Amino acid sequence: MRIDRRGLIAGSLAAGLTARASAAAADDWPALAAQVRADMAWAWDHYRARAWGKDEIKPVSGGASSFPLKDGRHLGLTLIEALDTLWVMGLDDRFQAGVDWVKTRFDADVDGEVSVFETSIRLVGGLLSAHHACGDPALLARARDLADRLLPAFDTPTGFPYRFVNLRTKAVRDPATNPAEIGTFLPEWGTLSLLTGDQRYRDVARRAAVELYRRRSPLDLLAVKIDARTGEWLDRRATVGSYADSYYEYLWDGWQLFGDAELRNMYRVLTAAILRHQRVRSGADLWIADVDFRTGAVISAEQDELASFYGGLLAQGGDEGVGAAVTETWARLQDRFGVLPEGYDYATGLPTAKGNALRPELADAAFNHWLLDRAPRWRRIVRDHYLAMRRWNRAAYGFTDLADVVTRRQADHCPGYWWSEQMKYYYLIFADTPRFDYARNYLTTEGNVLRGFRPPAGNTRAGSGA
Ligand code: DMJ
Repeated sequence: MRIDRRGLIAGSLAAGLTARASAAAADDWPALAAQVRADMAWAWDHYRARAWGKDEIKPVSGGASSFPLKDGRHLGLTLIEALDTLWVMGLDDRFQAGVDWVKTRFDADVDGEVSVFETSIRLVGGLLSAHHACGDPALLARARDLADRLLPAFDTPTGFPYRFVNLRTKAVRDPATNPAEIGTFLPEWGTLSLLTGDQRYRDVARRAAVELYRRRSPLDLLAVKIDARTGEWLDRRATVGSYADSYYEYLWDGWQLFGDAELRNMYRVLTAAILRHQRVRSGADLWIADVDFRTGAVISAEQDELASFYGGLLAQGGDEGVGAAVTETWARLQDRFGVLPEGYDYATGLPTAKGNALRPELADAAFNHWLLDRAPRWRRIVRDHYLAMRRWNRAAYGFTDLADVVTRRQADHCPGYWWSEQMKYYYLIFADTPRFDYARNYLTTEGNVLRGFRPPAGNTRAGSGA
């Protein structure tokens, strides 16, 4: 089922790609950037008309779904996730309307339970990146208030946060946690500490990351489930996919953003072990397999789509060759399916989970490679990611998940990260915008820019971040 590029481009034309952008065949990057910006404005206007202030629009039916409260109440997730993407695209009126909504309507004082991890990467991070864009102190105040409501979750013997907390009562739940939900805090919370002078945010985030590292196996591997009360492992599977992915990312990022050499060393020790024990060649492909964290034995050939970010991280950490091989492996899978399946078994060559939740990871990886070496192949991977999305995920009121990447059957859901991640990666890699410092920047795991925004000409406000 290999995707041929002429078909992709023709399909994108049919889906409304402008004649100029159809020159994508000729790698017309400015035209693609203009098309991404137009798509963002179009999707935002539908969100504003049909789901303003709701968490997520349903792009097929025009309804809305709630997340992270997940009980029908909303926190404006999409609106907050979209803000810095709107800003970097120069969609200033829309950005300002979103900021005004946050200042007048956003209220985290809700008697309801949220995921500590999701609320931090999406909402705290979204508010901080919007603050970085415009410098409005009200955005920082909202981010701090939200972090204060998440803080009680970290009050455990290990320093690992409980997975859930009630935003008003501070009641916590579920200590059976994982590396991603333990160690994906420091860039946002360290930035909060820098901006507020209150060290508690940085300290809890850093302690959790370090304490997890201390519990690595004799092979220097981490498993995917651990008890926050006792520090006992509850599983033996080591993976770079879901529930672990961004832990590794944030060790490297702690070094990149704050110059924290201990975190860099932790990243290096764990990465060396991953490359030693989890690397599997299969023909031309290079996969990072799931293994037993005590023996190193490969557990399965199943790959999780979220792991496709990992080649970009390897390259950022200095392993450019292996990282490129991993990303190109995933890009070949993209060539085959058009849109990556959520799960794939490299031994059988079959998808194990046929949906795709409008995922950004491969575009994220290619963008990170491109920031390092500017090789055109990375832009082409991102272009194909974008064009496939335009062809198969576009619906009446925005872009939607696919229920099945083989039949292309659409679901009816647009996740918040779509607004913060791939739309930003597409735009930044195709455009050459003066609003972004391509040489010195920092994007969180959710694509939130905490460093690297530049004020538009004649305006000195942006650039107040870390
Ligand atoms: C995003 O919320 C973040 O990138 C997170 O780290 C894991 N992946 C999702 C999107 O797939």
